[in-house]
Amino acid sequence: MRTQVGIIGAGPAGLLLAHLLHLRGIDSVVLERRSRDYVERRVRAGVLEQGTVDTLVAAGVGERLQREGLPHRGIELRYGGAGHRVSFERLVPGRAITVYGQQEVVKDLIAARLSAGGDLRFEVDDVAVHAIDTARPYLTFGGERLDCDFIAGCDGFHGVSRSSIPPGVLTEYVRDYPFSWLGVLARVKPSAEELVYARTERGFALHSMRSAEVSRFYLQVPADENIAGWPDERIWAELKTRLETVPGFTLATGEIMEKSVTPMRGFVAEPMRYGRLYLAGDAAHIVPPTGAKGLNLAVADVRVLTEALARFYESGSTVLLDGYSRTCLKRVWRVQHFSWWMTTLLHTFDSDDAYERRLQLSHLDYVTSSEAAATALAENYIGLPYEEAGAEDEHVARAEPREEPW
Ligand code: RFL
Ligand code: PHB
Repeated sequence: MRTQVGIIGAGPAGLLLAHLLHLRGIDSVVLERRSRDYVERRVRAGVLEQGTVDTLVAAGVGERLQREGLPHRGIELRYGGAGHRVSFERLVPGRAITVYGQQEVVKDLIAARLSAGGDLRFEVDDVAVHAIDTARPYLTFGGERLDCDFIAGCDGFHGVSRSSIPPGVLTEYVRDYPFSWLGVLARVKPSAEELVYARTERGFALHSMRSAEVSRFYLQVPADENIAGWPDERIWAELKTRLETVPGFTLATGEIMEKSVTPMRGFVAEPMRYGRLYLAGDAAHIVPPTGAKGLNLAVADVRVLTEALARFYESGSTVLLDGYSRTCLKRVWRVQHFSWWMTTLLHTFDSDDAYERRLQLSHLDYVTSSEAAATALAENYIGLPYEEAGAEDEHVARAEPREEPW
């Protein structure tokens, strides 16, 4: 078998890449380890940046998102017995976030690929990557061979792509946090209209939502926490303790449909390319979810990769492909910093002494009282604008090589 781009992984990155390439007349095959049902049910992110929404709408996969997604024009930071609204409409006018489950994005993309006759294969659990340092890379799986011009590693943090790159090529940057998030999906009407990020002495809590009937919550828990120690009653009691801290706020409770524990980690692999293998999304980098950025960053990578591949097929030029890693990593590091910053602002660190706790509260007071500080939060949370496709790469290609390793 042969295709132009072999894509490993049918998460948001792999599916969107396949769809955007199709719109540019480029063929791909997507190979996914899990079943369709599994990927369509996997509960994860919920906050889409304005740019992510615009990308999905422009690609023709935003119809249900526009109908069912919940536009939000602010978030609340809750601490010290009071709630403080960060108003996007005032600080970054005309831009909003949209609350829409990642698995809904995945369902919409799968439906679009299948209705366009796309080649999407599920339950392929033995993908191997070959000859990526040649012009004829290929993938093998289930006794078959798929010859490709390029391979896109969109297989998430634990995928096979990144680990197929020879040792010594990548530099990996890691920040492990000493806590995890216990995530809960519950059949209950949200108790707040906007997301509530709560900092308490007992740890962080987040109230998010999916619809008028379904709410999403997260609790900071110890890093190696066993979910078995969290029966539903304990989860509700802890959420109430951490969220019912302002006058008049009562948390409604309901049936818990799903719960899981996710470690908190920042990670970047550089460069995001080796030969003809290009890494995109969580395969190349992850962020702690406090800034709601992982899915949005995957979309940003895929936009850059699509432009680069389209340029190659239109003109034979590799200038955008050569700049792929550098272009993506600029945004990746901005988002790493923002996610680290939000995490540090809102979580309780056991290692913090009384001095550091005072600093954290002062930092929160500053963010909620200074227009400049609140704007910095708002513009990062809503999502910074995309770089114009390749503008800088063409400039750099003509100029002297720069200092950065990528
Ligand atoms: P994914 O979604 O992990 O998809 C990778 C796909 O590759 C498959 N795969 C393989 N397929 C074939 N062969 C192999 N060897 C394979 N190995 C793996 C996997 O089965 C999977 O289908 O990566 P992608 O596409 O890069 O997308 C990234 C996002 O999923 C991730 O960044 C976000 O979910 C992160 N995230 C959030 N991001 C946001 O933008 N906003 C949020 O509000 C937000 N909240 C979150 C989050 C992630 C969370 N968890 C559980 C990690 C909240 C949580 C709790
Ligand atoms: C979610 O709704 O899943 C969500 C919202 C905001 C975050 C992380 C996750 O920062």
